[in-house]
Amino acid sequence: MRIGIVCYPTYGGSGVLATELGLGLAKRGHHIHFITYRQPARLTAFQENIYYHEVSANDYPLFEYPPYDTALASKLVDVVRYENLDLLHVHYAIPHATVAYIAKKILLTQGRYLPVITTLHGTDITLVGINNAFAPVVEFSINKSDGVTAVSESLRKQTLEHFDIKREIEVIYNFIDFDRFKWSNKEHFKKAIAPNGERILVHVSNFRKVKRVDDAVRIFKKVNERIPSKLLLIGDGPERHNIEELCRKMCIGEEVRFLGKQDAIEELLAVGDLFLMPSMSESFGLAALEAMACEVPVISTNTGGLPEVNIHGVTGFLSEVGDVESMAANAIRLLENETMLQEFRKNALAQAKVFDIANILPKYEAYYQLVLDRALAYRVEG
Ligand code: GMT
Repeated sequence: MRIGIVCYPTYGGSGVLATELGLGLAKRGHHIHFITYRQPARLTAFQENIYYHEVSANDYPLFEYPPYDTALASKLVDVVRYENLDLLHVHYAIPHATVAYIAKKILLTQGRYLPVITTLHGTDITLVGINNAFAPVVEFSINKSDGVTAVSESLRKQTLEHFDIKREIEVIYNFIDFDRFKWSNKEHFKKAIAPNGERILVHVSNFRKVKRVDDAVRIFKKVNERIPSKLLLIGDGPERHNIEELCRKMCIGEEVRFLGKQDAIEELLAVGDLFLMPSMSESFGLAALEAMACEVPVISTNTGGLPEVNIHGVTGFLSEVGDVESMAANAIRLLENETMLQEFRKNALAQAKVFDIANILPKYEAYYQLVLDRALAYRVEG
């Protein structure tokens, strides 16, 4: 198939997933065209069947805000026509599903029907989407998509609760590539981070408020009072400065390492004993899945899709949002019991295998085919 993928090219989960999906599909012989304003973060090396089309919203002095949506719609029309795309897969409803609808309408005037699939990732529904500033447009654009997928059952339910959705939403989970995310011996890293054999706790996020990184620090503080340990904070974002302040105030600056944005996250996860995800809202929790693939159990909240990924008492523990006491107690319980920790490590890997890219990619392919067949039937019936 010839597929156009529209996504945010940043380090956020939706962009990561969209890029990995495109790379995986290209390996299976599909022609993948990424259409976005910057080269996606994980699209670094040359790969056969991968194409990248940059969208540039011209900086005309009249525009206080560059009209990216208009530029993207024009680019979509251009790429679909000249690259002869079969379908468009847009990730994150805002503004991608809406822009795809505009492109589709333009192409229709040129005698071409372009099937559009929208994948909902989370905050496009749970935080931003339900805001009155966007809600009517989000609802309309979802209903006008030819196919809609959500990355967890929880997100599917929340979408149906918040909006008046007229079409089926297919759940296709986030996935993991085990060629990359797997445990490996990084003893030299471990020695550098924890020279006296301290336990290593890891948190990875984009440091937005929704991630509650301050809770990760508070959990760590309690663990650190009982167990010699270090905390690795990976990623960057708006809360970073506040978190640094908090660590200083709590006098744990020496035990906490801020590593910023890292490309080889799997190498850092490989030295981890526990992964902390105290999020306020999380449609799936791709970062937790990446940790589990590297055999790191997860201490998380029970929000959104997290219970579909992290199994309570098996691959880690789940607590209510904000319940730092409970998350710290669970972390201590695991770290103090080596047999249990080893058991949870094995379980985490086994559960991660459920989301192996090899299992999930065929689901996307089958869904693409279904949508294409439906579009064909629609055209034949007029
Ligand atoms: O979590 C983020 O801040 C990034 C965000 C995004 O939209 O890029 O991630 C969302 O999509 C990921 C991939 O589907 C999910 O694994 C994350 O759980 C989801 N984040 C939230 O729901 C907060």
